[in-house]
Amino acid sequence: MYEETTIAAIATAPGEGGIGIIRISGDGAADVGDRIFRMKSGRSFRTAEPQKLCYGHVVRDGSFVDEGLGVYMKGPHSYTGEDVVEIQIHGSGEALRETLSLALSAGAVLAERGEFTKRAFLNGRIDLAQAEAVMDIITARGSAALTQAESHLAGALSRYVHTVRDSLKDLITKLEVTIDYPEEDIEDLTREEIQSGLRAIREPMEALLARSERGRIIREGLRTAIVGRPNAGKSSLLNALLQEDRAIVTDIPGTTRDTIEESIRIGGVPLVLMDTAGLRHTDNQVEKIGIERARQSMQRADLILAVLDGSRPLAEEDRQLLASIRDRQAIVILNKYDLPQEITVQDVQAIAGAVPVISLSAQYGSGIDELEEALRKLTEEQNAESGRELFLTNLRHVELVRKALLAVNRALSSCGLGMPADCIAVDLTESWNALGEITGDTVDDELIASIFSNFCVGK
Ligand SMILES: Nc1nc2c(ncn2[C@@H]2O[C@H](COP(=O)(O)OP(=O)(O)OP(=O)(O)O)[C@@H](O)[C@H]2O)c(=O)[nH]1
Ligand SMILES: [Mg+2]
Repeated sequence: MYEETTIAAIATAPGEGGIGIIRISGDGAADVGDRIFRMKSGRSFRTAEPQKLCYGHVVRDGSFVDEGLGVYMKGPHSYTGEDVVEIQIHGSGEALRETLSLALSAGAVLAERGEFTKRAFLNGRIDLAQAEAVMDIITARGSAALTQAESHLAGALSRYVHTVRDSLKDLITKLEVTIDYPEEDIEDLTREEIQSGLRAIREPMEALLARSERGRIIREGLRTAIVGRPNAGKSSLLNALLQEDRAIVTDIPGTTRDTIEESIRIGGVPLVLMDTAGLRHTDNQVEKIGIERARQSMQRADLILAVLDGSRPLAEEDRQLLASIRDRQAIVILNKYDLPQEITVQDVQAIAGAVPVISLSAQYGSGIDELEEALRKLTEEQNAESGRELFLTNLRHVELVRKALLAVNRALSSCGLGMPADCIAVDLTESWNALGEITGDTVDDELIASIFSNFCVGK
């Protein structure tokens, strides 16, 4: 077992709620539980049937604190793999703090951030990638992120890593036979076998990395920049999508100066909407900075909503904007559809190519449904894929797979150049180690501590 101590923490979120849970884990969990919780049945956690909820009272020196349910989970059949007691009481901050302080007086120590999950990892219940998935489930924004995190927790990423590491190990073993007889060159057959083995590893690894950008979108949301000339109605559109008066709207061109960022949920992936300063030439220092930020937002965006005032003929800035979105994922909005229109879909597509064009009135709300539908389709595509394929949603994992791939590529070229076996084996071992860091098979204590310190208390 990992530690001698018994830890305790409030496992539910701060604030008022229907139910709040105190979690206790370690060899002394049942004893600590018995000191603070009296079961109506008169039994104790030690003798109670495991995994069964028992009604009772939290008590301080024999007097009543709150009523609730307690459950005992005997290790290794628990989240941490240790003996665990969980006590559910009312979700009152006061009652929960009181119960936690009782548990601490009864011999438990306060759990560090992520310590329950860290114990689950150190006790071999889950690997590091799965432990990280637990946190990803808790922080998931959108169903696509949740789907991926759940599949990582179920071991999808770990299985991939194990398969590749097993193949690498086989190849290393083959090379080692040659290393033991250094006077002999690697046989042609072995060399070919190693090359084809490495190619078989490389392709799916490259595909996985190529999808990592999508993984970021699943995790963080689709960065969506609302751009266009001053007064086109960008802030009005943001407000219409958010259904609140978030951004200032006036008829003075150049109202929005700083970029405003807000998230909305449409479909499976959140949209991070960025309302930006209107694009035009200006000598105003503040507005200039705002426009520079607008350009940066546009560059970083996954999706561009290019807003045009449909009631006015295309201006030079509109043309420039439309030309700049040719190779980007974009939707063009012809706003102010409630007024007579001066711009047609053909005008837009002649410059921007086959981009979707939606006419709407941000001020009066007509056509917003159609835009929402288009956005939902876009995010649902991400969502559907997230259920079918493995994505790397964690930057740490992306870096490690990248490192592993580089080493595989080095090994492949060494093979081609007829380098000695030990040279190739060094690269394969590096790749094997890098992948092992994902699952925590090869990882140092410091890294483990830093990963779990990002967890929430009580998990
Ligand atoms: N008739 C009509 N007016 C609109 C519509 N949408 C916005 N407006 C008006 O257009 C003006 C500018 O709207 P904003 O939303 O502030 O435009 P913006 O693109 O954010 O402008 P800047 O922040 O200056 O770049 C305001 O007077 C709005 O009321 C619309 O659909 N129809
Ligand atoms: Mg604005």
